Amino acid sequence: MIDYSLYLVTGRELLPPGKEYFESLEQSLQGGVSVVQIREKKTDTTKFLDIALKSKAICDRYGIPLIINDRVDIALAVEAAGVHVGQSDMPIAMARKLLPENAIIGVSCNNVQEIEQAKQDGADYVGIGAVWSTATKDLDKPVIGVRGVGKMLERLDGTSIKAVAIGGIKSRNLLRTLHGSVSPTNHSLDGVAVVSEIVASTHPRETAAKLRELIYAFRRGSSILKGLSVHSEYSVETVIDGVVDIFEAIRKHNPLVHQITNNVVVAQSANATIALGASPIMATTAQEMEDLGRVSGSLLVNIGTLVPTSYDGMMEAGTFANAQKKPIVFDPVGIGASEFRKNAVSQLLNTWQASVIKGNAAELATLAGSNEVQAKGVDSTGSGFKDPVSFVRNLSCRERCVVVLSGETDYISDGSSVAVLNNGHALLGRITGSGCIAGSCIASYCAAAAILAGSMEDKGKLVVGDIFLAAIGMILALTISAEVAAMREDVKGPGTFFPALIDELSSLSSPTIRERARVHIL
Ligand code: 3NM
Ligand code: MG
Repeated sequence: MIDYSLYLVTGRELLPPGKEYFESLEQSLQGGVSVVQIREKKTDTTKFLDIALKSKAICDRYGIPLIINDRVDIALAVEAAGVHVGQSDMPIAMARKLLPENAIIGVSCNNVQEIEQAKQDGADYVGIGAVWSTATKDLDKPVIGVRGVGKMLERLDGTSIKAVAIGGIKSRNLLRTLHGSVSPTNHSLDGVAVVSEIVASTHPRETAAKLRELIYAFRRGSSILKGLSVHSEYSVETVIDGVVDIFEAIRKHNPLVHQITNNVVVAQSANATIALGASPIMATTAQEMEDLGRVSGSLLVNIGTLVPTSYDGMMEAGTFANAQKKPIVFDPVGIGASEFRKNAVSQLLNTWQASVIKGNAAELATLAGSNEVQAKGVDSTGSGFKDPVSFVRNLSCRERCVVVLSGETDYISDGSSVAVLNNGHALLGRITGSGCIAGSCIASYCAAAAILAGSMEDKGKLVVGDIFLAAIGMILALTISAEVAAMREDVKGPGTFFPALIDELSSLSSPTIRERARVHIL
């Protein structure tokens, strides 16, 4: 049995200046590499054989299996554990015939057809990739992202074929890769294969150890969407207490909330953020995303008036947010309105992992590929889903994040629990951007939830804090403030309602939340 957790593929041309290949290999084994593949694309047979023999001796000392890329003859000569073949290398059946009975054979796969072929051919494992773009190999097939990996893993259900992802995997995107590379049937990776991150390192022992630690921390983590909610069960009491704690933490810590939103609601969102007690920064340019990712507490991405430049900013911002473990709230405004938006959403979600996705019935139906709900422009028409509770729970599992379905009744799920919220007022539907404001303020709540969790939480999570409670908390704050604002004598209609809403958000108190919240937990 091979442990595929951290699969090193060698690449001598990537060694840093002055680093010797065998020294690097041995140090990476000391760091915790669990299986090694020797990959020599341009080396003649004599040299390849020499490298393979010496590598085998080192791997044997550490009890680590050695696999040879492509060359069955070399694998036989050095008594390697097996071979790894590409789609244009020796067919698996032929390699099987030549190799000893218990030899391991792995194959590179880029799509579901190749997975089906690997099943038929009796592969022991598949290398799925390239998951991210990479300079290590000239890729002749598309980069598939984590969603592509998930689709391929689903085809391995019911088989004993192991799977590793490969291509551009680094410590900075490892948790995102593991979190997202899961099929809807919950089939996950057995490991990750890495070339440059380890081989090009001047300290391969430390680099491998860091990768291994992240993999194990991730595996130990909560099974509920990998820790986007903290408890396996919630009661109304724990929800209200938790929501109030986060609400108070926003005012105490004043987190910086980075928002890339549409140009209809920029000012309203920024004002609502300030009213809650957080600080908005409304930056959209790709070039400043790395800096902002370091200082902000969370990120909102809203595609309401998407243009190519803001799309680039969204891609960058989300990637840095994941790398920095910052929560991301995603609002796919009007996703059903055009193919452009649909494609953009699919690319964005295949690149970074959202912590919360918020939408109305039409938007979430489009995202889920359901035609149960019709849309007009960016608004839902009709009443929504027959079974909204199951819908949000399923979408949450599929997107691997908290899902908020907004409407007259709001439904929020962490993939296990569903919160049903019945606060609100009709005037919220008569101003523009109340949904966008909700998304913007969920980001403030997520930032505060992350601060509350602090460094206590484990290293294997993509974000820290109770994101489920953060989403519930914000929807309650907005809908309760709307109720209070609507009761005011100076509110005569939508025009006077909006400033009153900002007033009530800024003077909202914990007792008012406790008094007015109408929450059910299923
Ligand atoms: N195979 P790095 S990508 C060897 O997609 C290899 O099949 C790939 O290197 C595939 O970890 C790749 O440096 C290179 O990105 C991976
Ligand atoms: Mg509502």
